[in-house]
Amino acid sequence: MKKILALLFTSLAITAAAQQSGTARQSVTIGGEVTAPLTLTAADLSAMPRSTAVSKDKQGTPHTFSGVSLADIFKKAGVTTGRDLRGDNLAKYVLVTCADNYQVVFSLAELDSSFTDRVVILADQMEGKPLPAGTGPFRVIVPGEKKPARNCFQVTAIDIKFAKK
Ligand SMILES: Nc1nc2c(c(=O)[nH]1)N[C@H]1C(S)=C(S)[C@@H](COP(=O)(O)O)O[C@H]1N2
Ligand SMILES: [Mo]
Repeated sequence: MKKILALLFTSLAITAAAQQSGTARQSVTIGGEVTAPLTLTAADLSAMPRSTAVSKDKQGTPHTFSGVSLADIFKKAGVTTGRDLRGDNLAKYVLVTCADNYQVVFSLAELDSSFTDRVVILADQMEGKPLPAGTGPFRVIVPGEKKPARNCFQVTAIDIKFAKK
C-alpha cells in the first residue's frame, strides 16, 4: 500500500513538474466556433506559411519572433474571416489559454486583415531559435502594443467564442 501511494505521488509530482516547465503540452487546439477543429503540433506549424512579428519584451528590448499568423490558422480551422466577418460575427472573440491558465482575449475583428494590417502570430521561434525555456513551444506575439502582456506563452488552446446574447 505504501509503495502504491509512493508511486502515485511520484507520478503526480512528475505531471505537476511537466506542467510547470511547459513540457506537458506539445500542441495547440483550435476550437469553438470553427468548422474544422484542429490540434496543431510543431510539425503542423512548420508546414504552414511563415510570418514574423517584432515585439519588445518587458525591458523594452525588441525581439523578432516567427511562426504562423493567427489569420492563416483561422483559415485552416474554418473561422469566419474577411467578407464573412460582419453582422453577428462581429460579436465573436478569441480566447487564448496557456499552460499556467493565463488567458487573454482578442476580438476576432482586431485579428482580421480586412480590418487591420497588424499581423498577430503563433510563434515557435525567437531570433531564429526555439523559444526560450519556459515560454515555448508556442507563444502568441502581438506587435505594436505598448506592453507585452498579451504575448502569452506556453499556449495550449485558442478558442473562438460568441459574445452575443
Ligand atoms: N502564459 C503566460 N504568458 C504571459 C504571462 C503569464 O503570466 N503567463 N505574463 C504576461 C506579461 S504580464 C508580460 S509583461 C509578458 C512578459 O514577457 P517578456 O518576458 O517577454 O517581457 O509575458 C506575458 N505572457
Ligand atoms: Mo506584465
